[in-house]
Amino acid sequence: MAINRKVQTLDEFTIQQLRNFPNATGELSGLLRDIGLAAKRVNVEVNKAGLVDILGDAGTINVQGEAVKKLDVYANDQFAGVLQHGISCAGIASEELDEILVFDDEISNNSKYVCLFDPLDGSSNIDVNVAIGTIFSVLPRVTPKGTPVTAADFLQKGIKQIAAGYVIYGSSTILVYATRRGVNGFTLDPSIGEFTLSHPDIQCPPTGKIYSVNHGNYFQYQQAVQQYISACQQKNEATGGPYTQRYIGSMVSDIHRNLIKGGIFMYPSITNRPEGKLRLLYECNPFAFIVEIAGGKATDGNRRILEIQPKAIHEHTPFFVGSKNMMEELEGYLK
Ligand code: AHM
Repeated sequence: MAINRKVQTLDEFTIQQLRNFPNATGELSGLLRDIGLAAKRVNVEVNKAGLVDILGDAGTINVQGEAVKKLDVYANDQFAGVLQHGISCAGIASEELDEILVFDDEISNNSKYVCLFDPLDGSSNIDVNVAIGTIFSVLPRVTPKGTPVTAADFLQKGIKQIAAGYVIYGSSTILVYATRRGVNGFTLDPSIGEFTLSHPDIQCPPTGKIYSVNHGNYFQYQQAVQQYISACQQKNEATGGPYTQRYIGSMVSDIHRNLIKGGIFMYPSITNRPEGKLRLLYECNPFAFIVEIAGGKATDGNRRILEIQPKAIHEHTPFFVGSKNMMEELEGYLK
């Protein structure tokens, strides 16, 4: 009997993908399910952020007598907790943790993957109801199974990522993840509490009309970046300019929009931050992977992001990412 049901949940989708790999263990599907679960819990709390006067400020005791955590700490605890309780992740690195967290138990030591994440990116926007997000990266361990993971498992080039993704807590809550097979987006259906496939096979348009950069830092950018920004603002037959400037200041939302509509996002080095603001391992690498799989490009201005050998868990990098043709135009200025 042919069953005609169009809605596909995240779990159904990842399990269906497994059918293409008869030898797959299902660990990645398990990891993505765990991430989806943590995201749903974080989503509930993010939606309550505006109720802070009622529920209590971070650091205080709420009406139920519970200590109220900052949302980014809460988000970190949720992701760390589900990954530790799951069976697919041997350890984590997080923007909220100074050091890697090794899940040193018998099951975790035999897990294939480590996960790096920014639990709540753009968290300074929480107070003003702007969309914020979670970013994650999945790497295969390089140390032998059966032993606790070490920093070497985390300090790998982005090209080694098995999967990467993000969640936007916005007008709707969307989880997007990429593997080498493609990029797919799932919107949370609150009526059933499940992420359901809403954006299959996302492709980044090769060109677009949006550039996203913090103009307040303009005079701190290197000259070539300033020249490119000026070109974005001018009439340009070749590229269809002038472009539109859109900058939310919440990278997950800015890059998600540009990924869908076509555009370029830049966080260049600035005078007092020559390494830029954004973190290589859990902010730039995941987006570079996603956008490249979708057909776009990502660099630090000189090198492909995914080929940078990381030296430290929290290292920064300048970041340029977006539609292929717009990135190539930028590269012409940076040469
Ligand atoms: P955060 O780690 O404090 O959340 O900062 C990361 C955010 C990104 O989401 C965003 O692109 C960038 O910081 C905005 O920075 P700026 O205000 O300097 O433009």
